[in-house]
Amino acid sequence: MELFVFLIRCSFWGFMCRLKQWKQDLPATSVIITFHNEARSTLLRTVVSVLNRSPEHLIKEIILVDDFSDHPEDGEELSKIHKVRVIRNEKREGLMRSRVRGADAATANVLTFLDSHCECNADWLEPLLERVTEDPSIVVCPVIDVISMDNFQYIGASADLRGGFDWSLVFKWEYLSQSERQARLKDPTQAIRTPMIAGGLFVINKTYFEKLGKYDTQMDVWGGENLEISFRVWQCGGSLEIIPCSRVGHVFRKRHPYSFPGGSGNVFARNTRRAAEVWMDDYKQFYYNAVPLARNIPYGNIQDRMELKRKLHCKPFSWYLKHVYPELIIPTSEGGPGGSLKQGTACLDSMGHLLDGNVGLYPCHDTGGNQEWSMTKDGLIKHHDLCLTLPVYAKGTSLLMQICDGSENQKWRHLEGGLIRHARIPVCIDSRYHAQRGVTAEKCDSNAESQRWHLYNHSH
Ligand SMILES: [Mn+2]
Repeated sequence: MELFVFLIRCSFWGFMCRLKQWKQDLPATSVIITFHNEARSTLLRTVVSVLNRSPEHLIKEIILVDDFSDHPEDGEELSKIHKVRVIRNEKREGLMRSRVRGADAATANVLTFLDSHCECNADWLEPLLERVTEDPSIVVCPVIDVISMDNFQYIGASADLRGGFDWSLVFKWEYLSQSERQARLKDPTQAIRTPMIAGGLFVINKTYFEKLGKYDTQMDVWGGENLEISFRVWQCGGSLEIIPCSRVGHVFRKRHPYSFPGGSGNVFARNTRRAAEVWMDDYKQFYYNAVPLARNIPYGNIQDRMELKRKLHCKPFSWYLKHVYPELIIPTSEGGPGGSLKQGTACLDSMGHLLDGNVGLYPCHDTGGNQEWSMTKDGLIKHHDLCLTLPVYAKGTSLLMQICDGSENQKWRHLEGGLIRHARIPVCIDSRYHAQRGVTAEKCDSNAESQRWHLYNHSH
């Protein structure tokens, strides 16, 4: 761990972060950590890292909310530590109600939410506090490094990531676009605007948290709350940022350490559905198309949350899509999720290849999978997270599937007559050599059958 701290400080952005002078008069924060059957040593590690790696005067208190765990003695033991207060629930409440309980008990005007399985890194707190002090409507997260579940090895995460999701509303990390990464080279300490927060780790002004409606306390156990609070912050006038100079390690688990009353899938779908119903307007239909089972999950009453949305004059989801997350592809009759690129009875096929692999042609089976392609409004041809790329500007080049970075080699135009021409040079996607070299880019020829493609959407 100490070695990691050392390495972080030696790296370029670590160096740049060290050059920063944080404001002297930062406010103190209440740290809120909820737990339910967390390993005692893991919980202790979290608490100790907060105390050891934060300036003394910036930690007002650590509020531990014991969500009716099987071991009340863990909390009693921890409450002996300086500044630590423990609140125990009388019954299992789940993450959202527990966090609201912790927030209500907090005495500082800045709230810091952490998971019970974290390790704060050197200088993690100051950059976060500085940013929320500058503007209380900004909700900030650290870069979340990975702590291995098996041996507690600390693995630094890339700072070129932000949080996003697809229409199944499952959180995922996304690479910043090439232009954003370019801009960050000059100053890697700049905040990163993120459409979605990963979950448990963020800092928010307490008054703002309350004004914004805290959490949806009718959500149960865990899941979907990061989606809900992310939509709410953006749509109701705030913003979400990742602060790259702040680093907190988080233990990622392969499965949940505790039971989900009602089954984890149903609880997750119910919570997610509540968020979709309140915040997504008609766009929720795309979620239901992606996760059909969610249509049948009862989601309870959302009147309070709808009222909150009206009261705060929150913007519609279309605004969020346009201004915060324009990269999210809106399914249309022209491609979109579940589409394919056809040439007669054959389809463009990833052939099971992955990153940096080429693509081929294979008889259409119309069940998606390796033949699932979509074309975005800005000309990307996507297979899940990968984009069809012309690696070299020359005819005869095999096309590869690479991480979508918005660069010009990934931009295409679907012309009338079926040709798919590269945006910059006059080459078109061609299947004539697919058996030897995969699908290639060849000189455009409107008479060539091997260049004629039909975008076909399965849901239409
Ligand atoms: Mn966690």
